[in-house]
Amino acid sequence: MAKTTLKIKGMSCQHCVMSITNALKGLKGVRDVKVSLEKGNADVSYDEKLVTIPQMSQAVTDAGYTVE
Ligand SMILES: [Cu+2]
Repeated sequence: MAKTTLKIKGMSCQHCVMSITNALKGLKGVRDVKVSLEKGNADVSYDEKLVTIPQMSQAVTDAGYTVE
């Protein structure tokens, strides 16, 4: 199990938080996601054998947000 924090730009409300949470949780290998609107980031616990940080960044980008 690995952990990372993604810096995310473009979140403005709880709907954004839910969209990003669902996008990340939809990836195989992502175990836990905690998105903070205040901090503008997402703490992700994941299995590094199943999913990579670039894949997570892509999922966030596909949901309409920017990963720094
Ligand atoms: Cu929003």
